[in-house]
Amino acid sequence: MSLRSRLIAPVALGAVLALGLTACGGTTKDSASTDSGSAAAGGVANPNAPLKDGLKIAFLPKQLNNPYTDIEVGGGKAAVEELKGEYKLVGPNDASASSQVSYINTLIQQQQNVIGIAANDPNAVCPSLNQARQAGIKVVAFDSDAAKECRDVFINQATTQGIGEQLVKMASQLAGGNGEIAILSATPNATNQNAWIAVMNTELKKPENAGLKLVDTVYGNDDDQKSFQEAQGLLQRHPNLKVIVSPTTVGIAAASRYVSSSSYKGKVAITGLGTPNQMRQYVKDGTVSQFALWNPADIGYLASYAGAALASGQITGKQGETFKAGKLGDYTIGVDGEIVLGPPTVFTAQNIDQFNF
Ligand code: RAM
Repeated sequence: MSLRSRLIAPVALGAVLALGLTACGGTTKDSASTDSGSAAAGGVANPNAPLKDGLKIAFLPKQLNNPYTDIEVGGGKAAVEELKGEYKLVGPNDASASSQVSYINTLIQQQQNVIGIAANDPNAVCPSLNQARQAGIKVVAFDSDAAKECRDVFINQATTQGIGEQLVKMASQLAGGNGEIAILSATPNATNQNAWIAVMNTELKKPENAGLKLVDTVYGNDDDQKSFQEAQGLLQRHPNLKVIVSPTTVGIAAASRYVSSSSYKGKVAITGLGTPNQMRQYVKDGTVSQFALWNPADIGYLASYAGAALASGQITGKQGETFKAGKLGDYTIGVDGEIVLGPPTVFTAQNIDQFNF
């Protein structure tokens, strides 16, 4: 409990700062994207509308058998309980592109009020999500966005730019500014992974990163075994590899497990995005010296409150609308319906024991 409260203050403050930056840079927003947020809603936001009781809020993460997902939806469930709503969790066991479509169709039949979705593919889910919106269901993308034409808002864990920059910064520090690096991603279609990798590629072209060479990008599909094998393959194919950057909690844990019990330990660094509880042993045994993440529970929590605010008419998804997300405080909708949770935290041997998730 005390750990949670320690995390919340900086996260909420960071969200405000991040949104401020987003708003300043958001001059290119066109009316089409503004309209897309409210196309199915059709109404005008009433910030004073009371939050409705009894809302049916369903979560559809990328996949169910992922500890990261469990934490995310756990936060979503806690918020639904605070909101006196009805929580539901459904989802596939694999994160493949079209695996979520049948679940969306069932949620429409069940007349849910809100669907929270971490999209495995931005477009494959679009027709079903728009059917849901036509039926009056509010769609909150979280973690991994759906195309903006088919959801009302997107809960982004941190700015895409900020995450991509942080990943390159950690890789550069670990490589001493020089040498070969490789990326071990999740699935090839994942919106969030691809957005972060795109920022990384841009960062790597900057003069200050000229010494770093990205030699390979591979996909472990957020499957532990495949991620383990892909890490192994990277090290075999690239004998001079200095750093594996894995922006997925599944990938970074699998790569760390491989390296920790191999002759590469101490020679090849692993970094990326991981949960402190999954990564603790690899930080303690010296395999990993730094990685980053946000509090996944807060993403789910914020998604539930955003869904309730949409379903209650407090917001419609347009830039500039504001709502209160329970204990996390006030949030403002940014460009393209994006709501940013806050900046990522960097975990090292010095601070990892302060976190338990
Ligand atoms: C994995 C998933 C998820 C991502 C985290 C960091 O669990 O790919 O979408 O946000 O890692």
